[in-house]
Amino acid sequence: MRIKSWTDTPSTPSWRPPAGAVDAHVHVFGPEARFPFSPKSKYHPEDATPEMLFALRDKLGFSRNVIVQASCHGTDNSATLNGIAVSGGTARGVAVVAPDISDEELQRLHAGGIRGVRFNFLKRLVDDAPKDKFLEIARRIERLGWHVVIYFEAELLEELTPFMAAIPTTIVIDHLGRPDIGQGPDGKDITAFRRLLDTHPNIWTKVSGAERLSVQGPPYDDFVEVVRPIVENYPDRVLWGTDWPHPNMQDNIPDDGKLVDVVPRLATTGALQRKLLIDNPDRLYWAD
Ligand code: 0GY
Repeated sequence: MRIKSWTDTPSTPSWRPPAGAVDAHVHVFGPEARFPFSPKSKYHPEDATPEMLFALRDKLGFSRNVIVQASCHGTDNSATLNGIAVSGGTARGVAVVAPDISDEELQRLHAGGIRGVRFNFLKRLVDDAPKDKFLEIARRIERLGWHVVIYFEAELLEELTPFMAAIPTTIVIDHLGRPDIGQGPDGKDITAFRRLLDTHPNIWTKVSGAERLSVQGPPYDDFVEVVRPIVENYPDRVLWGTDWPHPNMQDNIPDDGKLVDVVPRLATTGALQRKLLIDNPDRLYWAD
């Protein structure tokens, strides 16, 4: 059965992002008739097209997007590239690539607006995550000025630390490495994550995923309590995104307007909001 993981009736946020703001974690699905899903995909979503994405972006008050290749499209980045191409310069992307990708293909991705690669370690999403091959890819994309995006859950942090230490580029960790937010702001998971940020100045994080990580649910007070200090302590190494169309969410599908209203509670001053939504994504995605 095809999964529909987003609401068609998001509210308009009460808070307006600054002009030029980037929603730095979104996906597109298909349209399947043009861009079929990978046979290895662990889920089969309904189409979530670039046109739907940009209509939502306008409603939420954002100006730009970073489209992250979702696991359902495997290593065929055509749907992501299409999203970037039809954005008229207002989207850039993160690809998922096979270890044997050619230099020509990497150049083609760069010309199509890709500025990073994603390594996914979630067992429910991918069959294997070969660290040695990922490291080879990281070394090759360094030459293009790209960065690496890594998605893992908190219990893998310790095991992955030597791997991350060997990556020569900037690293962005999705959704704070999925800590158990129920542990609170001094909990084991977020403390280990902060130690990682303290010891590796090239590691950034997306302070996103309230809808996945909060135990309490909207308005996500528990998430705000744990994550606001991250924005305040590492203001130059944070990004934020809605995660629309919220892959795999079937219960508690979030209201994207309410997610945007979390942003000014995480980044409580105009200066912090500007770094989070404009200056930091500009450095990774629109440096040229
Ligand atoms: C996310 C989350 C998920 C899925 C994917 O690539 C993907 O399929 O990223 C998830 O199911 O947690 O943030 O994109």
